[in-house]
Amino acid sequence: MKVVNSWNDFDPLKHCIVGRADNCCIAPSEPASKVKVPLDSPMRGMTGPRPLDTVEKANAQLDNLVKVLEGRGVKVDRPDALQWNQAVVTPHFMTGSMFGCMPPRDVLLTIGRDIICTSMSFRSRFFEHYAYSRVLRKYFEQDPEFRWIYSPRPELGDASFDLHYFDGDVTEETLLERTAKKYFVSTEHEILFDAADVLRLGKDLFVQHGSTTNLKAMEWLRRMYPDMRVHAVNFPGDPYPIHIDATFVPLRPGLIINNPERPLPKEQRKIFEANDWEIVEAAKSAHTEPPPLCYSSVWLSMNLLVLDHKTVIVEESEVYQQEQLDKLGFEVIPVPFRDAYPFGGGLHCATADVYREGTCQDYFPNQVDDPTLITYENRAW
Ligand code: DAV
Repeated sequence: MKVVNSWNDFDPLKHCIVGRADNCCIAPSEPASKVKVPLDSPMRGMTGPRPLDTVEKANAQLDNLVKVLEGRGVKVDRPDALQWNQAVVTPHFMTGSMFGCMPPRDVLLTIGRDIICTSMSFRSRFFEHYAYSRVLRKYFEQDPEFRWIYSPRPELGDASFDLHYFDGDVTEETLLERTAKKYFVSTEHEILFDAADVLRLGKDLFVQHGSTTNLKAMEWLRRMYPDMRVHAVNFPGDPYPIHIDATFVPLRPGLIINNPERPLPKEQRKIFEANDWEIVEAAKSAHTEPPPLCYSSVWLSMNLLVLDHKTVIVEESEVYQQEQLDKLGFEVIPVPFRDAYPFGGGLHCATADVYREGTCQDYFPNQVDDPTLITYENRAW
Protein backbone atom coordinates (compact mmCIF):
# COMPACT_ATOMS: atom_id res chain seq x y z
CA MET A 1 0.00 0.00 0.00
CA LYS A 2 1.26 3.47 -0.89
CA VAL A 3 1.34 5.57 2.27
CA VAL A 4 3.96 8.27 1.79
CA ASN A 5 3.96 10.65 -1.17
CA SER A 6 4.26 14.42 -1.21
CA TRP A 7 6.16 16.73 -3.53
CA ASN A 8 4.86 20.15 -2.58
CA ASP A 9 2.64 22.08 -0.18
CA PHE A 10 -0.44 22.49 -2.36
CA ASP A 11 -1.53 19.28 -4.12
CA PRO A 12 -4.60 17.59 -2.53
CA LEU A 13 -3.73 16.62 1.04
CA LYS A 14 -4.92 13.13 2.02
CA HIS A 15 -2.84 12.19 5.07
CA CYS A 16 -0.80 14.22 7.56
CA ILE A 17 0.60 14.31 11.07
CA VAL A 18 -0.73 16.88 13.56
CA GLY A 19 1.39 17.72 16.63
CA ARG A 20 0.61 17.66 20.34
CA ALA A 21 1.35 20.21 23.06
CA ASP A 22 1.80 17.70 25.92
CA ASN A 23 4.79 18.18 28.24
CA CYS A 24 6.16 21.00 26.11
CA CYS A 25 8.95 23.00 27.74
CA ILE A 26 10.49 26.39 27.30
CA ALA A 27 13.98 25.08 26.65
CA PRO A 28 17.01 26.55 28.42
CA SER A 29 19.07 29.12 26.60
CA GLU A 30 21.70 27.68 24.26
CA PRO A 31 23.95 29.18 21.58
CA ALA A 32 21.35 28.89 18.80
CA SER A 33 18.14 29.64 20.66
CA LYS A 34 19.19 33.12 21.71
CA VAL A 35 18.45 34.01 18.13
CA LYS A 36 15.02 32.48 18.20
CA VAL A 37 13.80 34.48 21.18
CA PRO A 38 13.51 38.14 20.17
CA LEU A 39 15.69 40.55 22.13
CA ASP A 40 12.73 42.27 23.80
CA SER A 41 10.75 39.09 24.54
CA PRO A 42 9.67 38.45 28.15
CA MET A 43 10.60 34.80 27.46
CA ARG A 44 14.32 35.59 27.59
CA GLY A 45 15.82 33.62 30.45
CA MET A 46 12.62 31.65 31.17
CA THR A 47 12.76 27.88 31.18
CA GLY A 48 10.80 24.84 32.35
CA PRO A 49 7.49 23.13 31.55
CA ARG A 50 4.79 25.37 30.13
CA PRO A 51 1.76 26.05 32.37
CA LEU A 52 -0.75 23.20 32.22
CA ASP A 53 -3.74 25.40 31.37
CA THR A 54 -1.93 26.66 28.26
CA VAL A 55 -1.10 23.06 27.25
CA GLU A 56 -4.77 22.12 27.56
CA LYS A 57 -5.93 25.09 25.50
CA ALA A 58 -3.38 24.35 22.78
CA ASN A 59 -4.37 20.68 22.69
CA ALA A 60 -8.04 21.62 22.34
CA GLN A 61 -7.21 23.67 19.24
CA LEU A 62 -4.97 20.94 17.84
CA ASP A 63 -7.73 18.35 18.38
CA ASN A 64 -10.17 20.66 16.65
CA LEU A 65 -7.80 20.98 13.69
CA VAL A 66 -7.74 17.18 13.48
CA LYS A 67 -11.57 17.15 13.34
CA VAL A 68 -11.64 19.77 10.60
CA LEU A 69 -9.09 17.81 8.56
CA GLU A 70 -10.90 14.52 9.05
CA GLY A 71 -14.12 16.24 8.02
CA ARG A 72 -12.37 17.08 4.75
CA GLY A 73 -11.30 13.49 4.20
CA VAL A 74 -7.73 13.88 5.46
CA LYS A 75 -6.36 10.98 7.51
CA VAL A 76 -4.46 12.18 10.58
CA ASP A 77 -1.76 10.59 12.74
CA ARG A 78 -0.46 12.05 16.01
CA PRO A 79 3.00 11.85 17.61
CA ASP A 80 3.74 10.41 21.06
CA ALA A 81 4.86 13.15 23.41
CA LEU A 82 7.92 12.20 25.45
CA GLN A 83 8.59 13.59 28.89
CA TRP A 84 10.29 16.62 27.38
CA ASN A 85 11.39 17.92 30.76
CA GLN A 86 14.50 15.74 30.80
CA ALA A 87 18.10 16.73 30.28
CA VAL A 88 19.88 15.83 27.06
CA VAL A 89 23.44 14.59 27.46
CA THR A 90 25.57 13.58 24.50
CA PRO A 91 29.33 13.33 24.02
CA HIS A 92 29.30 16.91 22.70
CA PHE A 93 26.86 18.88 24.85
CA MET A 94 24.45 18.90 27.78
CA THR A 95 21.24 20.88 28.04
CA GLY A 96 18.60 21.02 30.75
CA SER A 97 15.46 20.01 28.83
CA MET A 98 13.93 19.15 25.48
CA PHE A 99 11.26 21.12 23.65
CA GLY A 100 8.09 19.33 22.46
CA CYS A 101 6.26 17.86 19.47
CA MET A 102 3.73 20.48 18.52
CA PRO A 103 5.47 21.38 15.26
CA PRO A 104 6.18 18.16 13.30
CA ARG A 105 6.94 20.35 10.25
CA ASP A 106 10.17 21.49 11.90
CA VAL A 107 11.48 17.92 12.12
CA LEU A 108 10.00 15.83 9.30
CA LEU A 109 10.78 16.59 5.67
CA THR A 110 8.73 14.63 3.15
CA ILE A 111 10.22 14.41 -0.33
CA GLY A 112 8.25 12.05 -2.55
CA ARG A 113 8.36 8.63 -0.88
CA ASP A 114 10.95 9.72 1.68
CA ILE A 115 10.52 11.17 5.14
CA ILE A 116 13.74 12.66 6.47
CA CYS A 117 14.13 13.16 10.22
CA THR A 118 16.24 16.27 9.87
CA SER A 119 19.43 17.02 11.78
CA MET A 120 17.91 19.90 13.81
CA SER A 121 20.04 22.78 14.99
CA PHE A 122 18.92 23.28 18.60
CA ARG A 123 20.41 21.09 21.29
CA SER A 124 17.01 20.90 23.00
CA ARG A 125 15.55 19.36 19.83
CA PHE A 126 18.20 16.67 19.29
CA PHE A 127 15.93 13.76 20.27
CA GLU A 128 12.61 15.21 19.15
CA HIS A 129 12.36 12.74 16.24
CA TYR A 130 11.56 9.95 18.74
CA ALA A 131 8.04 11.38 19.09
CA TYR A 132 7.41 10.21 15.52
CA SER A 133 9.00 6.75 15.65
CA ARG A 134 5.71 4.87 16.13
CA VAL A 135 4.03 6.43 13.11
CA LEU A 136 7.16 6.14 10.97
CA ARG A 137 7.51 2.45 11.89
CA LYS A 138 3.91 1.96 10.81
CA TYR A 139 4.53 3.61 7.43
CA PHE A 140 7.62 1.43 7.03
CA GLU A 141 5.57 -1.71 7.68
CA GLN A 142 2.71 -0.70 5.38
CA ASP A 143 4.47 0.95 2.44
CA PRO A 144 7.17 -1.11 0.69
CA GLU A 145 8.49 1.99 -1.07
CA PHE A 146 8.69 4.30 1.93
CA ARG A 147 12.24 5.33 2.81
CA TRP A 148 12.80 6.40 6.41
CA ILE A 149 15.89 8.58 6.39
CA TYR A 150 17.96 10.37 9.00
CA SER A 151 20.14 13.20 7.84
CA PRO A 152 23.55 13.19 9.56
CA ARG A 153 23.19 13.51 13.32
CA PRO A 154 24.95 16.73 14.27
CA GLU A 155 27.38 17.16 17.13
CA LEU A 156 25.97 20.55 18.17
CA GLY A 157 29.12 21.14 20.17
CA ASP A 158 30.81 24.49 20.48
CA ALA A 159 32.23 24.36 16.95
CA SER A 160 28.73 24.32 15.46
CA PHE A 161 27.96 27.84 16.68
CA ASP A 162 29.65 31.21 16.75
CA LEU A 163 29.83 31.49 20.52
CA HIS A 164 30.67 35.19 20.28
CA TYR A 165 27.62 36.02 18.16
CA PHE A 166 25.93 37.77 21.06
CA ASP A 167 28.96 39.42 22.61
CA GLY A 168 28.63 43.14 23.23
CA ASP A 169 25.70 45.27 22.23
CA VAL A 170 23.64 43.29 19.74
CA THR A 171 20.58 45.18 18.55
CA GLU A 172 17.90 44.24 16.06
CA GLU A 173 19.69 46.49 13.59
CA THR A 174 22.88 44.47 14.02
CA LEU A 175 20.94 41.29 13.39
CA LEU A 176 19.36 42.70 10.24
CA GLU A 177 22.77 43.65 8.87
CA ARG A 178 24.01 40.16 9.64
CA THR A 179 21.09 38.48 7.85
CA ALA A 180 21.83 40.62 4.78
CA LYS A 181 25.49 39.54 4.97
CA LYS A 182 24.48 35.91 5.58
CA TYR A 183 26.36 35.81 8.85
CA PHE A 184 24.46 33.55 11.24
CA VAL A 185 24.97 32.00 14.66
CA SER A 186 25.32 28.51 13.18
CA THR A 187 28.63 27.78 11.48
CA GLU A 188 29.52 25.50 8.57
CA HIS A 189 31.30 23.05 10.88
CA GLU A 190 28.74 20.33 10.05
CA ILE A 191 25.41 19.74 8.30
CA LEU A 192 22.67 21.62 10.15
CA PHE A 193 19.05 22.01 9.13
CA ASP A 194 15.47 22.02 10.30
CA ALA A 195 12.85 20.60 7.91
CA ALA A 196 10.80 23.82 8.11
CA ASP A 197 13.50 25.72 6.23
CA VAL A 198 12.85 23.66 3.10
CA LEU A 199 10.17 24.76 0.65
CA ARG A 200 9.32 21.91 -1.73
CA LEU A 201 8.18 22.70 -5.24
CA GLY A 202 8.43 19.42 -7.13
CA LYS A 203 11.88 19.11 -8.69
CA ASP A 204 13.08 22.23 -6.88
CA LEU A 205 13.83 22.72 -3.20
CA PHE A 206 14.12 26.32 -1.99
CA VAL A 207 15.99 26.34 1.28
CA GLN A 208 16.29 29.29 3.64
CA HIS A 209 19.87 30.03 4.63
CA GLY A 210 19.54 31.33 8.19
CA SER A 211 20.09 30.56 11.85
CA THR A 212 18.76 27.02 11.68
CA THR A 213 20.00 25.86 8.28
CA ASN A 214 23.44 26.17 6.74
CA LEU A 215 24.91 25.71 3.28
CA LYS A 216 26.37 22.28 4.00
CA ALA A 217 22.84 21.00 4.59
CA MET A 218 21.88 22.20 1.12
CA GLU A 219 24.89 20.39 -0.34
CA TRP A 220 23.76 17.24 1.49
CA LEU A 221 20.27 17.56 -0.06
CA ARG A 222 21.82 18.11 -3.50
CA ARG A 223 23.81 14.88 -3.20
CA MET A 224 20.83 12.93 -1.87
CA TYR A 225 18.57 14.08 -4.70
CA PRO A 226 20.74 14.33 -7.82
CA ASP A 227 17.69 14.72 -10.08
CA MET A 228 16.47 17.75 -8.17
CA ARG A 229 17.72 21.34 -7.91
CA VAL A 230 18.49 22.86 -4.54
CA HIS A 231 18.37 26.64 -4.13
CA ALA A 232 19.62 28.81 -1.28
CA VAL A 233 17.32 31.74 -0.56
CA ASN A 234 17.64 34.35 2.14
CA PHE A 235 15.44 37.13 3.41
CA PRO A 236 17.40 40.18 4.62
CA GLY A 237 14.37 41.81 6.31
CA ASP A 238 14.26 39.11 8.98
CA PRO A 239 16.42 39.64 12.08
CA TYR A 240 15.55 36.09 13.27
CA PRO A 241 15.64 33.96 10.11
CA ILE A 242 14.26 30.67 11.33
CA HIS A 243 12.05 28.51 9.09
CA ILE A 244 10.72 29.64 5.74
CA ASP A 245 7.02 29.07 6.41
CA ALA A 246 6.10 32.52 7.73
CA THR A 247 8.12 34.19 5.00
CA PHE A 248 7.66 32.54 1.61
CA VAL A 249 4.56 30.39 1.24
CA PRO A 250 3.31 28.73 -1.97
CA LEU A 251 -0.46 28.64 -2.51
CA ARG A 252 -0.78 26.80 -5.82
CA PRO A 253 1.38 26.22 -8.90
CA GLY A 254 2.64 29.64 -10.03
CA LEU A 255 1.67 31.60 -6.91
CA ILE A 256 3.62 32.41 -3.75
CA ILE A 257 2.95 34.89 -0.96
CA ASN A 258 5.99 36.66 0.46
CA ASN A 259 6.18 38.42 3.82
CA PRO A 260 6.30 42.16 2.91
CA GLU A 261 8.86 42.81 5.68
CA ARG A 262 11.09 40.03 4.34
CA PRO A 263 11.06 40.37 0.55
CA LEU A 264 13.06 37.93 -1.53
CA PRO A 265 15.97 39.95 -3.00
CA LYS A 266 15.72 40.90 -6.66
CA GLU A 267 18.50 38.68 -7.99
CA GLN A 268 17.00 35.66 -6.23
CA ARG A 269 13.67 36.23 -8.05
CA LYS A 270 15.05 35.52 -11.51
CA ILE A 271 14.21 31.83 -11.44
CA PHE A 272 10.60 32.60 -10.46
CA GLU A 273 10.21 35.36 -13.05
CA ALA A 274 11.64 33.23 -15.85
CA ASN A 275 8.99 30.60 -15.11
CA ASP A 276 5.97 32.89 -14.70
CA TRP A 277 5.63 32.46 -10.98
CA GLU A 278 3.87 35.33 -9.30
CA ILE A 279 5.21 36.46 -5.93
CA VAL A 280 2.63 38.61 -4.15
CA GLU A 281 2.98 40.42 -0.83
CA ALA A 282 1.12 38.65 1.95
CA ALA A 283 -1.62 40.58 3.74
CA LYS A 284 -0.62 41.98 7.10
CA SER A 285 -1.43 40.18 10.30
CA ALA A 286 -4.52 41.20 12.26
CA HIS A 287 -2.31 41.35 15.38
CA THR A 288 0.47 43.65 16.52
CA GLU A 289 1.86 41.16 19.05
CA PRO A 290 2.21 37.39 19.17
CA PRO A 291 0.37 35.67 22.04
CA PRO A 292 2.19 35.43 25.41
CA LEU A 293 5.22 33.12 25.65
CA CYS A 294 5.35 32.67 21.87
CA TYR A 295 8.67 32.36 20.03
CA SER A 296 7.26 33.26 16.64
CA SER A 297 6.34 36.57 15.07
CA VAL A 298 2.87 37.92 14.15
CA TRP A 299 3.56 36.56 10.68
CA LEU A 300 2.18 33.18 11.69
CA SER A 301 -0.80 34.79 9.94
CA MET A 302 0.65 33.45 6.69
CA ASN A 303 1.67 30.07 8.15
CA LEU A 304 -1.36 28.47 6.56
CA LEU A 305 -2.22 24.95 5.47
CA VAL A 306 -3.19 24.45 1.83
CA LEU A 307 -5.55 21.49 1.35
CA ASP A 308 -5.62 21.68 -2.44
CA HIS A 309 -5.29 24.28 -5.21
CA LYS A 310 -8.56 25.91 -4.14
CA THR A 311 -8.85 25.35 -0.39
CA VAL A 312 -6.83 26.69 2.49
CA ILE A 313 -7.01 26.64 6.29
CA VAL A 314 -6.22 29.98 7.97
CA GLU A 315 -6.24 31.04 11.63
CA GLU A 316 -9.69 32.39 12.46
CA SER A 317 -8.65 35.86 13.71
CA GLU A 318 -6.43 36.56 10.67
CA VAL A 319 -9.11 38.39 8.73
CA TYR A 320 -6.76 40.24 6.34
CA GLN A 321 -5.03 37.04 5.29
CA GLN A 322 -8.43 35.41 4.81
CA GLU A 323 -9.66 38.31 2.71
CA GLN A 324 -6.58 38.17 0.49
CA LEU A 325 -6.99 34.43 -0.10
CA ASP A 326 -10.66 34.90 -0.84
CA LYS A 327 -9.75 37.45 -3.51
CA LEU A 328 -7.18 35.06 -4.92
CA GLY A 329 -10.01 32.58 -5.46
CA PHE A 330 -9.62 30.24 -2.50
CA GLU A 331 -12.23 28.72 -0.25
CA VAL A 332 -10.98 29.72 3.20
CA ILE A 333 -11.59 27.50 6.21
CA PRO A 334 -11.01 29.51 9.41
CA VAL A 335 -9.92 27.58 12.51
CA PRO A 336 -8.95 28.93 15.96
CA PHE A 337 -5.25 28.31 16.54
CA ARG A 338 -3.64 31.17 18.48
CA ASP A 339 -3.50 29.15 21.70
CA ALA A 340 -1.25 26.67 19.90
CA TYR A 341 1.19 29.31 18.57
CA PRO A 342 3.40 29.46 21.70
CA PHE A 343 4.11 25.73 21.34
CA GLY A 344 6.06 26.21 18.14
CA GLY A 345 4.10 27.88 15.39
CA GLY A 346 0.98 28.02 13.23
CA LEU A 347 -1.07 25.69 11.09
CA HIS A 348 1.72 24.78 8.70
CA CYS A 349 4.21 24.18 11.52
CA ALA A 350 1.70 22.03 13.41
CA THR A 351 1.35 19.57 10.53
CA ALA A 352 3.63 17.42 8.41
CA ASP A 353 2.76 15.92 5.05
CA VAL A 354 2.40 12.16 4.67
CA TYR A 355 0.40 11.94 1.46
CA ARG A 356 -0.61 14.45 -1.15
CA GLU A 357 -1.89 13.40 -4.52
CA GLY A 358 0.30 14.27 -7.48
CA THR A 359 3.74 13.60 -8.82
CA CYS A 360 7.08 15.35 -9.03
CA GLN A 361 6.56 18.23 -11.46
CA ASP A 362 9.11 20.55 -12.98
CA TYR A 363 7.68 24.00 -12.24
CA PHE A 364 10.91 25.72 -13.33
CA PRO A 365 11.75 24.34 -16.78
CA ASN A 366 13.29 27.64 -17.93
CA GLN A 367 16.69 27.72 -16.35
CA VAL A 368 18.31 31.12 -16.04
CA ASP A 369 21.57 32.30 -14.61
CA ASP A 370 20.39 31.59 -11.08
CA PRO A 371 22.52 32.78 -8.16
CA THR A 372 20.52 30.64 -5.73
CA LEU A 373 21.43 27.30 -7.31
CA ILE A 374 23.59 25.09 -5.09
CA THR A 375 26.59 23.52 -6.79
CA TYR A 376 29.67 21.97 -5.28
CA GLU A 377 31.90 24.20 -7.39
CA ASN A 378 30.33 27.40 -6.04
CA ARG A 379 30.23 26.31 -2.43
CA ALA A 380 30.94 29.00 0.16
CA TRP A 381 32.19 26.75 2.96
O1 DAV B 1 8.06 34.62 11.69
O2 DAV B 1 8.52 33.90 13.65
C1 DAV B 1 7.96 31.32 12.47
C2 DAV B 1 8.16 29.98 11.82
C3 DAV B 1 7.90 28.88 12.77
N1 DAV B 1 8.16 27.56 12.20
C4 DAV B 1 8.44 33.73 12.44
C5 DAV B 1 8.79 32.38 11.86
